[in-house]
Amino acid sequence: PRKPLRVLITGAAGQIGYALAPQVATGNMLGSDQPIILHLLDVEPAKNSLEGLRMELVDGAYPLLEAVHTFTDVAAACKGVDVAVMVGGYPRKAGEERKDVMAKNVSIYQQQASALEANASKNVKVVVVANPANTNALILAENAPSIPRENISCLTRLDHNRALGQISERTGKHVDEVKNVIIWGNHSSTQYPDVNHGTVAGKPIRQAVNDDAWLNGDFITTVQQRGAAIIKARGLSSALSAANAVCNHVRDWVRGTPSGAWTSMGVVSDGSYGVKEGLVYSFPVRCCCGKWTVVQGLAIDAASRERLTATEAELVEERDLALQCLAE
Ligand code: NAX
Repeated sequence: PRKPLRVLITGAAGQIGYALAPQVATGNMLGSDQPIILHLLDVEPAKNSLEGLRMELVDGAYPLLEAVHTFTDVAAACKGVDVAVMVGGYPRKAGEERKDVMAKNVSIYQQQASALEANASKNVKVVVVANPANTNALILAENAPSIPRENISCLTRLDHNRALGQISERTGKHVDEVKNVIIWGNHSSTQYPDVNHGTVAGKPIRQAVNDDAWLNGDFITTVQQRGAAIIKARGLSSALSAANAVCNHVRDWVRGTPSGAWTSMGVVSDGSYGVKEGLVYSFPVRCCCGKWTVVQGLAIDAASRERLTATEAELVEERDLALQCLAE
């Protein structure tokens, strides 16, 4: 039997935590043959609700779940973890200044970076979900110099899956037949969902859809603003689709992307496609044996280049704000 892997979920008492923990316990993240020990972290005021989640996980009688531990102390929560899913953070509320929100996240991610560095497994894989996801991941990377850069990522898989879903609905083909869309850049409304290299049932997406006006217009804005549309419909932000995307992200990273296909991940830029080195930027990646590599050599047309640069500019702005908060 395989050795159990320890999966940390921060912000576990929240909505995504409630959807994610059971998906990890059923093997959606690491496979149906991989035993799991869950580490659930949240802040002190959420202690009771965290305990409620632990009780429900025990009551789930999941065959793969060896143990569930709850924490309000971040150092203890990080002890020996193999995968860290960072869902906890300080989201921007109406009327708040960007800089104040950034300062709160800088202080949270600084502390969590140190805790991971000191306590997690040496090869811990980190995925940041909490917004601003790319920049929180960058702060984490800056403050955990002994964790390899390539082990720190942020979630753009939900955006990637949203793009697949839109193309599937439009063409009437099963979502499984839609491949190789790309999310470039920031997990924000400046992201660029790019269909220029994708296929539907083996045909180029542009040919299968046969409506460039839609692909260049409403398709892009629908994917960029899907989060807001879910909030409008549900009165709550996406949770089950976010949890599913986290599982997809980690599973592909650990177990590899299917042959002939790639996915999108926010990773520390190595300068590919001219993107400033060191930014956490979403790229098309292939994964094998626990490592990702950026898909190289894709032709970028002028309209796409403009969008890649616009989302990069927003990330530079966020990074500068974060570094300013770090220095203060
Ligand atoms: P909730 O507010 O339901 O849950 C967040 C939880 O984090 C709360 O229980 C809170 O107590 C906890 N928390 C806050 N500070 C903490 C700290 N320092 N340590 C540990 N826990 C802490 O939000 P939820 O709907 O679960 O969303 C969580 C985050 O995901 C938000 O930042 C949200 O913006 C972000 N999202 C990111 C997505 C992505 O694709 N990258 C999509 C979904 C989601 O919107």
